[in-house]
Amino acid sequence: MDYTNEPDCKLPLALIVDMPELKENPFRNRIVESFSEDGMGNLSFNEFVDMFSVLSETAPRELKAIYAFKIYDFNVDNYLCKEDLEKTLNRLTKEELTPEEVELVCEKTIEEADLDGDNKLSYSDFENMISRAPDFLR
Ligand SMILES: [Ca+2]
Ligand SMILES: [Ca+2]
Repeated sequence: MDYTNEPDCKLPLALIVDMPELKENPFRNRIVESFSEDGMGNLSFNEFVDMFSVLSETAPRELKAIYAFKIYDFNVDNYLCKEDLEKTLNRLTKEELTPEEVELVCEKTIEEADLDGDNKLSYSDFENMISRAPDFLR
């Protein structure tokens, strides 16, 4: 693509989620959206590069955690509530669990990770949760 005449040219969401690196990822739309400044999922070249550096295996764990939190926060209120976790789990398990099982797992997760007792996970609750799960985000 020639960017010289159109420096603001954006890569469209539909094209990005169809790439082999993302195609099989159940969070592909969320991933792309969380790197997109226009909120539509279209990425500038810089955003595109940022996204792949976070997705790469060598990215620092903390950076991956920040973006995982953003990706799981479906309603973008900076907390992971039960509904966010349910959506996350449904995608991770490809909807193999019954709604009751999903609800139970999410309730348990919040119960164990919610340190300040507001019934939702802030980023620091989330950080604490994944620090106890060393295999997470590998
Ligand atoms: Ca949320
Ligand atoms: Ca909390």
